[in-house]
Amino acid sequence: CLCDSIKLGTLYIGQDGGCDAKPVYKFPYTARSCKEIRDKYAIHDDGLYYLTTESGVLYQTFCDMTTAGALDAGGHQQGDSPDRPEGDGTWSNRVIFGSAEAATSDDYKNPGYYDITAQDVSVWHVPNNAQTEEWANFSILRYHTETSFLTSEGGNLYHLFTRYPVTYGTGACNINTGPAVPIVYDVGNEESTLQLYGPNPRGEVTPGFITFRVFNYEKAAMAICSGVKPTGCNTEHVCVGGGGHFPEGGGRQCGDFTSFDWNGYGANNGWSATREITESAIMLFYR
Ligand code: 3S6
Ligand code: CA
Repeated sequence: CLCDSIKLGTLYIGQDGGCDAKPVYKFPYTARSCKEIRDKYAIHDDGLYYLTTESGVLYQTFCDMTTAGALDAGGHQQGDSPDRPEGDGTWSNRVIFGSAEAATSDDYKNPGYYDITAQDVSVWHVPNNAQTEEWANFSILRYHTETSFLTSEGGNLYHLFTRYPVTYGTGACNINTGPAVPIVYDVGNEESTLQLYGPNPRGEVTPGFITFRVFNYEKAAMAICSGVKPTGCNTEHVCVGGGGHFPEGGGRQCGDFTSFDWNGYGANNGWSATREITESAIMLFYR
């Protein structure tokens, strides 16, 4: 039967009670996390799996079974408007979008973002348009945290960003910074992290951290500084994701890769980041 030939974890149309019975939808397990799939069913392959939320919503995610992490988000576009200081609120709401499979070519956020209780995160910088099977090997930077920092921040990023809203004008640079958590590298190191960003911002960061919710000189809020802890206030060249309003540059900065292109797209010059990091998606996993 078809149902026997497809690996556990794949939603399939199978045959109930033998091959002459009528087709039904079958689902071989329920799990709230990749870790649960790995531990209960002894599955160790990275790839796309289905998870179920507390309320029974089924969704697909990419599981990094090596560290038992579930992908919960990958990049999200937001514009700049003084009338919406909180932007679309994606960091602290339950709105979901995109699909795991397309997470390197479009914005992605799944219910795991708020449903999963985790201790730590891992982060993969995956080149745009890479296929899921290629993500692990193609990543230009991969790291994880080991301090269990999420436990004291409510158990996931949804709760963390509820505590540290990514809202324009609600704090100041270097004063109201959220957690800056040390990282352990899986691909790359402190020096290669620095080299991904522009020459100027390299002098305004300490590598070896992931930092949450920072403000720049103009009080624009950014969600995540991947691989670095800002020490200066032009955080828009190394931090991503954010809310609402970015006063500097009259619309040249936004809530995605806020200002990675200040001195030219992919220019690796002045404040501009490399093409490599500019053309990669940032994948956030819980672990
Ligand atoms: C090293 C040059 C400083 O240049 C300033 O930083 C310049 O006035 C601004 O255009 C620029 C940005 O604020 C960088 O974020
Ligand atoms: Ca600036």
